[in-house]
Amino acid sequence: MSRVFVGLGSNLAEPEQQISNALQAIEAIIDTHISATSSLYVSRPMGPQDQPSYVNAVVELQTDLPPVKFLHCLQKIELDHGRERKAERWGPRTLDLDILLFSDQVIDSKELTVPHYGMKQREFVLYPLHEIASDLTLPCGTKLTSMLNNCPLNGLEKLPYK
Ligand code: PH2
Ligand code: MG
Ligand code: MG
Repeated sequence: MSRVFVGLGSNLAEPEQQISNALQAIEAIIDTHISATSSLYVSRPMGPQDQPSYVNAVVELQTDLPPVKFLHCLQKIELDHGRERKAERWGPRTLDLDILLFSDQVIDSKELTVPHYGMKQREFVLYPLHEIASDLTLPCGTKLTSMLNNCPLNGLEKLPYK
């Protein structure tokens, strides 16, 4: 059993609904159970500014699947939810599911990089992660709290619970 954190993001086609549907789809992955879900947050777009705000969240889950199998399950959910692969880097999307951490594994393959390469700088990852796992330490030894102290909110706002 591995303890995994996944970042969710959407800025198209009713983002809150996208995230909520994605949570159900993740819970339905074989041998996988969500153990904590952060609030939903509204964040400013990172990358091109001519796109809508994002809704982001982070989930903690337990899975018996190996990392690449689990990645393929997430990619299938992205595609099932209307995700189109586009050339534009950091462009708008209906649903993005990123593996942030996979137990204490360090993975650097063509398909998968874990810990997620951008998580240390992104307020829309660090604050939701801190909400559900405040005492987390990365495999490299960096504490989540110290990353958070170096990461301004940049307008990040918690959405009211529905
Ligand atoms: N994801 C992107 C590009 N830009 N900006 C925010 N605020 N949140 C995201 O999840 C995000 C982004 C591509 O994955
Ligand atoms: Mg992403
Ligand atoms: Mg992604």
